[in-house]
Amino acid sequence: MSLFSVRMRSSREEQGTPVHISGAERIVAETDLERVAATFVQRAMQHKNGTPDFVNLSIERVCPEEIMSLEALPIQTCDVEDVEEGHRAAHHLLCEAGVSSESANFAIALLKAGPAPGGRVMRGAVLLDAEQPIRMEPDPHRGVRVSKLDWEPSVLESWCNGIGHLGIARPRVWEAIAIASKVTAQPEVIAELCWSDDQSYITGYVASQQFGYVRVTHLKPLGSLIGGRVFFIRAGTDIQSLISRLEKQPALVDRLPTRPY
Ligand code: WAQ
Ligand code: MG
Ligand code: MG
Ligand code: MG
Repeated sequence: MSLFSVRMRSSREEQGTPVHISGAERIVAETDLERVAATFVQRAMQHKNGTPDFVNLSIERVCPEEIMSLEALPIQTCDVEDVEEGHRAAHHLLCEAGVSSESANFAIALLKAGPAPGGRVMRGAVLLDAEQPIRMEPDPHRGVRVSKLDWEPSVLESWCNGIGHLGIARPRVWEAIAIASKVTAQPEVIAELCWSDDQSYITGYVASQQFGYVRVTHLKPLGSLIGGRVFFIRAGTDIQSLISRLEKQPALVDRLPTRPY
């Protein structure tokens, strides 16, 4: 059976600069290509943050031997009252995972302000040195987009059945878990911080191999169009090698966590 990576990104030009609206990535069987491509076009055109004037859809064959096997990170939820408490919780989790207080604070301030120049959102993630608050991604407008990833369909089905009672068996959550599982599986990455750029979604997370995927229920104000991702990396990391794996190595979540949810 042939597998294909399908990727979508959409943007809208504002004052001469293309501003990211949405993106998505999957790995699917050839027989599912048309259906998934259609859902991506729909996703791009009907995004709540705006109508794009540019949509890029790309389809590439994936070599099955190259696929990296991923274990889904286990989930926990940290319930907080407001954004301030959420940021304190995220800061605490990041420090526990081995990020310096300075880098954690820098990352939170960056996602609050908009990580791209001019306070805009990025298509991909910021790479931040985990010790000192120094950005390492080559293009701070674009960032690093984790691509070529998905869940193995039967494993996703078991995962959905397993966490059904929590009410979070939704694409937004499983897509984020796939990203966090691929990102934290890289030996150079200590942790990830994320919150959405979708104006109606305020729950974000801190992920690490140590704690798994920890949802923090309030990380930004409702109505804000600003969000993003920060990957905290060890000092001395070979940036190009890490980026190449994050962007190009196909990966499938094909195992459930051995620890409880
Ligand atoms: N690789 C790198 N960065 C990405 C990727 C990717 N594949 N996808 C999104 N980003 C960055 C980009 O800068 C976006 O602006 C930002 O992350 C937010 O993306 O309840 O919905 O897709 O457990 O808006 C997390 C909590 C939801 C879910 C995250 O992010 C839950 C979310 P969004
Ligand atoms: Mg997304
Ligand atoms: Mg790691
Ligand atoms: Mg979004």
